[in-house]
Amino acid sequence: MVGAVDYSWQVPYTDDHHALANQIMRGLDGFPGFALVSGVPVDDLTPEQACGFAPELLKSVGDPLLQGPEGAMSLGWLVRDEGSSRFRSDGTYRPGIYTSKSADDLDIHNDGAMNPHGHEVDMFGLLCLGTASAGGESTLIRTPAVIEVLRREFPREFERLCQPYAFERSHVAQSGQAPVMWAPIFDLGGARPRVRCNRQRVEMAPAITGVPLDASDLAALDALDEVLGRRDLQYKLTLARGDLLVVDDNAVLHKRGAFTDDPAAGQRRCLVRVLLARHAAGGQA
Ligand SMILES: O=C(O)CCC(=O)C(=O)O
Ligand SMILES: [Fe+2]
Repeated sequence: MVGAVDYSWQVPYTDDHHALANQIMRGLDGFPGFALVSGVPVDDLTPEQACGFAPELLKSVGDPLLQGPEGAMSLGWLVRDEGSSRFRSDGTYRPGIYTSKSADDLDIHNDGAMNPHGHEVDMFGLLCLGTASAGGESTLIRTPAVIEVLRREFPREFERLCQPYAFERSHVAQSGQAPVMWAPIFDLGGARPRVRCNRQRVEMAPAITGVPLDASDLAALDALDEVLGRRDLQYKLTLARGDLLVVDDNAVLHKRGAFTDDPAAGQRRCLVRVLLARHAAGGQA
């Protein structure tokens, strides 16, 4: 891992999930905004059982939120290659695709960017049940560091990023919810900063809104990408079986490299994703 000076984010598993949650929150609320639990007992669990176990384990950290298609929603969501691809053959984006069900690169984003299923997401967990035969590396980038660089080097672009953009969200909209939402990428006005990072969804929105991205909208997105591409801001890790990565979704952005499975050799990358809302004050489970 690059750039880490403090190891408070490394947490050994204990079956005292309340104590574990306290340890996790030290990493999330302090530096660096994430925690990596190792040694979670996953050997006896099928993926479906792990989808029940992971939210149960994390409910002391936050309130697990429902995810998935309407009518089949669950608190644990399997992130694995199920043959989806977000690209059409001409390279444009296909709407309605869960990128989490592909083996593609996932661009830098945060999970709460488009208020999935109407939720404000504060944190998420990824429990690793299986690894790929190659690839699948995770990159984490702290948003306070990104904001600091943008303010210093790209003040005009940063100001634009603090104004609303449209985000396409049809794959995470329940019936009755809008397929597009307008919000700033950096909303620093509330008690806690809200960050919404997903360039693909910003680029898909004009097809719905009819409002094209103009030169200053694009220049601000390019400045953000340039800063997010800086290696000195990136933490890299590859999740191993039994690892549980827990991330403050507004304090840390993430991406994942493309991967290849080898099912014949028993190597299939498989994670359980749990989205979490912070407990209401005084209401920890
Ligand atoms: O596969 C991963 O490591 C991350 C997946 C992810 O970011 C997501 O499903 O939102
Ligand atoms: Fe994600």
